[in-house]
Amino acid sequence: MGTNIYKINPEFRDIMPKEIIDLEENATWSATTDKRGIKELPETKELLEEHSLCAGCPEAAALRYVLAALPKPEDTVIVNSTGCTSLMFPHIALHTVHSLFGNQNAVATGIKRVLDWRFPEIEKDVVVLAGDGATVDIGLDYTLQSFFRQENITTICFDNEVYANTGGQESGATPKGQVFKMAPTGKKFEKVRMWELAVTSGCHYSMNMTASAPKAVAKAVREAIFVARYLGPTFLNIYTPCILEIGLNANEGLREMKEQDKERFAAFKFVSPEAEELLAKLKEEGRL
Ligand SMILES: Cc1ncc(C[n+]2csc(CCOP(=O)(O)OP(=O)(O)O)c2C)c(N)n1
Ligand code: SF4
Ligand SMILES: [Mg+2]
Repeated sequence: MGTNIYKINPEFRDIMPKEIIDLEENATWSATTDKRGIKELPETKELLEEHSLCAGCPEAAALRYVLAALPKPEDTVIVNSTGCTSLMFPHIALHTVHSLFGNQNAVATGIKRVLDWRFPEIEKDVVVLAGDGATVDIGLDYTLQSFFRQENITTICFDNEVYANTGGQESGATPKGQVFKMAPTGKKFEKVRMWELAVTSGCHYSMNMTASAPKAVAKAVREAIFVARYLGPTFLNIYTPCILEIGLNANEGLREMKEQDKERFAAFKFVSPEAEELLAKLKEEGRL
């Protein structure tokens, strides 16, 4: 069960909020290995039952899809960075590490290498999950260097095209012309096409998509993690609009993502020939 993944240190138990104790006591995600997936979302506590993001924030829904898709949640470490994404991690019962803003791919590299050295007999997955400010802007060097070094990690960027958590500054992922509260003159150059940069920088698998379709996100996450585990770096850019900064209501995030499926976030998918071969083999073995 979930306590194997998530166990509260007895010394701190008396000061833990009741939600955290509840998460440990009633977690069900790892109780079984055959009942895992998107379908279990409504009844699995570890998959973000509650969160402190804005109501209707697509980042929260997207994180649920990512978590539900992990092939081995009990052997996965998620490395996060500061931003709205980081507000969700205290609410999930899986191994997560909060790294200094922008450093996430360097931190993930260290964790992955040490895990492989310490547990050579166990397959451990390391997944970076951070915003566009952390991934494509302040942390861009660290992101790319981990691709260049061919680290066995998956990088997932929750691209809301803005530094949301600090009130609306532009990032490299902001589209040209976009005005935000703290970027009043408008972005002067085009959005960095990170999913293409990932390919030229050595990723074996790279996708650009929105979080409008849970099954599509889950499929991409599983494939990317398997490719990272056996071949090398993989990248997913997932559009999760900041409804607050673009002036949408809580119930309008899904519509925005569906519209963008046909426009700026029309799907892009790159799979290297080695990765194609690997995925075909995993499919044949029933692991995908
Ligand atoms: C080293 C460091 N630099 C800057 C910050 C300030 N900071 C906190 S959150 C944030 C913006 C995060 O933007 P993004 O990565 O796009 O995530 P989002 O909030 O949009 O999900 C920044 C700049 C920080 N916490 N630490
Ligand atoms: S500010 Fe934007 S990204 Fe952050 S929680 Fe609110 S809607 Fe989501
Ligand atoms: Mg952002």
